[in-house]
Amino acid sequence: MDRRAYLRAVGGLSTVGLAGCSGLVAEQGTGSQAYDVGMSSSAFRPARIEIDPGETVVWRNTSSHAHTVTAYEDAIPADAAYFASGDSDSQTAAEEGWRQGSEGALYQGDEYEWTFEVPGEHHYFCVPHEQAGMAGTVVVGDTETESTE
Ligand SMILES: [Cu+2]
Repeated sequence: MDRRAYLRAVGGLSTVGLAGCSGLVAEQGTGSQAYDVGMSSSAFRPARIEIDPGETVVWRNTSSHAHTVTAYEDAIPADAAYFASGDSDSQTAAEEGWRQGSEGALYQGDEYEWTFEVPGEHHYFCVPHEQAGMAGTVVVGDTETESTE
C-alpha cells in the first residue's frame, strides 16, 4: 500500500516536472534524460519492451497528440499493481476519467513512469486511440524462476 502510493507520487512528479521539456532527442537507454517508449500519433514506439523486475519504464509523448498509458486490468499479472497515467485505480476509472476530463492525458513532451516488480506480460493501451490500435506490452522477465511451465 505505502509502496504503491510512493510509486504514484513519483509518477505524478515526473509528469509535472518534465512537462515542457525542450525537443531534445533522447537516445534509448542512455542516461537519466532518456525515455524508453515514445509515441507517434497513434502508436507506442516501441510497442513491446522487455525489462527486468524492479526496472522503471519511462514513457514520453513524442507526438503532438494527447495520449494515455492505461493498463488492461485483465491483461497484467494477477498480483501486479494497476498502472495508468493519471493514477486511476482501475481501467474503468481511467476510461471514465478520460471521458469526463481528459484525465491521464499526456501532452507533447509529458512523461509517465512506472516501476514493474511482478514478472509477466503487462498489456496497456491509450484510451483515446484504442480503436486505432494504440497499445503496447511491457514484458517483465523473471531471471530467477523460469515461468515456462
Ligand atoms: Cu493515443
